[in-house]
Amino acid sequence: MTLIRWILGIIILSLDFLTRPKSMKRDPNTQNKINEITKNMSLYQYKACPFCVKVRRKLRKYSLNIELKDAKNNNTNKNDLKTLGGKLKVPCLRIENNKSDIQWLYESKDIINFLENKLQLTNN
Ligand SMILES: N[C@@H](CCC(=O)N[C@@H](CS)C(=O)NCC(=O)O)C(=O)O
Repeated sequence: MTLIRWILGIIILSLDFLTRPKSMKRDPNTQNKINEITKNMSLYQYKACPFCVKVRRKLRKYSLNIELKDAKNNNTNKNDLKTLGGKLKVPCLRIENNKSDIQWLYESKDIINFLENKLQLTNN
């Protein structure tokens, strides 16, 4: 089972690498504004999880600088996701609106929709 999972992981990562989208280019001003918004976000994820790959491809496509947190091998990240986020499931986007308002957004589709709406990405 572990071997099959490992092989699937390699296939997913290879396909992702071979077909990854180009990063969009923005004028520096607009990119800085977007960076300012995304600096308070981080993505809890596993390297070879297909749902995480789907979200990471969007981050690349839209040139979003969002910190990636490995929730598989890093125990602090894993515990944070489980205890603060509510469940050990990836991908999960942590959005820190302010110190006392932190949102943990699960589901790849919801994460992508949130980013596209928040950053008006489809219009850029
Ligand atoms: N519908 C979810 C599926 C996410 C999912 O199944 N993630 C797996 C890793 S590939 C996971 O976190 N499994 C752990 C668990 O469900 O406890 C999405 O699109 O984000």
